[in-house]
Amino acid sequence: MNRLVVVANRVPDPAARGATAGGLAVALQDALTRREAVWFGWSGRIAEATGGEPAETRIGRIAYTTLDLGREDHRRYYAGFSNASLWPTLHYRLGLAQFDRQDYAGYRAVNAAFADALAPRLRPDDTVWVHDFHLFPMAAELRRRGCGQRIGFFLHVPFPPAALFCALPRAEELLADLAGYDVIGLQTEDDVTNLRAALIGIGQPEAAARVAAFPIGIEAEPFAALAVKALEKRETERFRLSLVERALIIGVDRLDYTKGLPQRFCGYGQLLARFKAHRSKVTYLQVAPVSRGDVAEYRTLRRELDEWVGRINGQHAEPDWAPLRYMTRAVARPVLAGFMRMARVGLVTPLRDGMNLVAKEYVAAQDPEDPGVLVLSRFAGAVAQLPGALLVNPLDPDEIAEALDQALRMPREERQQRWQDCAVSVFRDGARAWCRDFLAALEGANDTAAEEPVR
Ligand code: ADQ
Repeated sequence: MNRLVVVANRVPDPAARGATAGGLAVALQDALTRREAVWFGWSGRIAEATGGEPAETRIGRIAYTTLDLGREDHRRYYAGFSNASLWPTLHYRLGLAQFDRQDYAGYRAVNAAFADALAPRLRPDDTVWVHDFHLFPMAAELRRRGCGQRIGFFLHVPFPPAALFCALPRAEELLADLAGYDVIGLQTEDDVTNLRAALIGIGQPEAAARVAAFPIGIEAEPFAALAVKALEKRETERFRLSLVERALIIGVDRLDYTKGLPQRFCGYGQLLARFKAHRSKVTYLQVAPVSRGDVAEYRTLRRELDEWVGRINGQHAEPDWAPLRYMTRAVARPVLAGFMRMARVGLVTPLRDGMNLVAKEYVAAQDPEDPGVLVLSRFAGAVAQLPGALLVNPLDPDEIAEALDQALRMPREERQQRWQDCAVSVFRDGARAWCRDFLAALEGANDTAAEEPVR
């Protein structure tokens, strides 16, 4: 079998296994172990200058090949254009997007440096799979260096309507670069519609025909097993005792403005204010590890959330009850899975989300006999696979409060039915299937791809 080359901003630390492994590493695990593979990208280290000889660590059949980034390049490419321009734009938040020509130049320079290092290492029959918005221009850069391999792209985040995306300076250049890919994968049909329209708008109907939806999933069975096993852990037992039989609501997100956390906290405050029966009967745990502390918006959000927590606990707490427990550090997956299983409600209310794997993990973690209820934003890509969730508009705190009330009072039979409706896709359409479907489309892609949509 030919080699698979995965290109992503971050290459997982080959030493980090299980608990600390990131989402993409878990999703690709299967594909990466079944054939010879290269994982190529940034090392996570900052050097004087970008480039130099890439470092290579081999584990089994996987070669982890990484490049250091210069301080200035990193700042402009990562904190700058990727996180302060593209991230807000792709999440429909044009008002938060900043544009700086030098950031954009840094973004292109890092993509070019990646291509310089990768092109000479590619074999003619390699399959190359590029991930996410940090690397839109990657295929175009590789093509400029004479690479004729099959190159696919998967965007993990949403793609907004064309008019919105095209308001970002240089958007058309980025779109034109997408034409270098053989397959362009997105999370939802809405994303596909949007990107196709944008590509047609710049006169690239052939590229538009190569866009298709590949909704990402999780490996649900191992996660469910983790959740059951977690109940034996001392950490989980201590947490359960600390709840003194109060119903648990759980939220798990990176601390990011797309996740709708202030609105969610406000909605929980409304629950306590409007539906008094739940007072002192419910505890909400929000786990939100800090991310991207080098972007100003994230620091502002953190302060805002600190205020919300103080306000809600100050207003509603009793000497023996803190309604909201909030932590800004990560919790190890095996423990988190147990917390999810214990929770009567999974509260997932992003303002926009490509997919949202936490929603799927919450479903996987439930006890089918006595499952909890998923309260889910209608703007998460995962909505399409989770018909049993209680849907909310995450911008409406009253709607969040009403859904929480409904979830907390829901009879067991209805909870079972709703869980069943969600579990079908969560257990069937896993990460492996996602990976297999994408690679099948990419490796089956041929010259007729221009005439026919991939699937
Ligand atoms: P993220 O924005 O990071 O991912 P999400 O899909 O919800 O969002 O989470 C990714 C993983 O991180 C999940 O496995 C989750 O359990 C873990 N995680 C999140 N918060 C955690 C915490 N507090 N402690 C421990 N683990 C935590 C991007 C896109 C999403 C898309 C994914 C995958 O923004 O829309 O679903 O990529 O394509």
